[in-house]
Amino acid sequence: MSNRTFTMIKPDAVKAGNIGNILQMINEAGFRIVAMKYTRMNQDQAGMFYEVHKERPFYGELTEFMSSGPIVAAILEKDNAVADFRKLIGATNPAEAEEGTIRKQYATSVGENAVHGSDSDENATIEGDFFFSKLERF
Ligand code: FUP
Repeated sequence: MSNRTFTMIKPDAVKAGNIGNILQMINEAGFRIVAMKYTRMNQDQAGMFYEVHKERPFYGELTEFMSSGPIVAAILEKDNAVADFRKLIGATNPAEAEEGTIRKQYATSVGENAVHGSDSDENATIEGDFFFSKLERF
């Protein structure tokens, strides 16, 4: 069972003024913040982050969107973090996201879906290491 996951509050949710609301949902769901920063990726960096999707038809659109404005990146801690956080964010497509999930409330489309959540322990580690050094974790 994992106890850490990685998240980003994506540019759409930042622009819409939903950083505070989303952090509140994350806190209320019992996640502890291990690391956090407000930053912006350029398109090359977004390309590296989403390297696994390189061959997918939406890769260009995805990296353009993810570099279109600032994001909040964070490492979160809780028992069963990866699975529980995926449950909290809801389905990739907000039209399919369950009531009470972050994407149901704040996502507008499959592409602009408000938040990222790691899909495995292995990716949680890779993604957290992409943004944070050891000195930035508490
Ligand atoms: P998720 O793990 O729920 O974020 O979803 P995926 O790993 O399947 O997709 C990663 C990101 O690619 C999504 F957040 C949004 C984007 N995406 C699209 O833009 N179009 C698609 O058809 C599927 C995903």
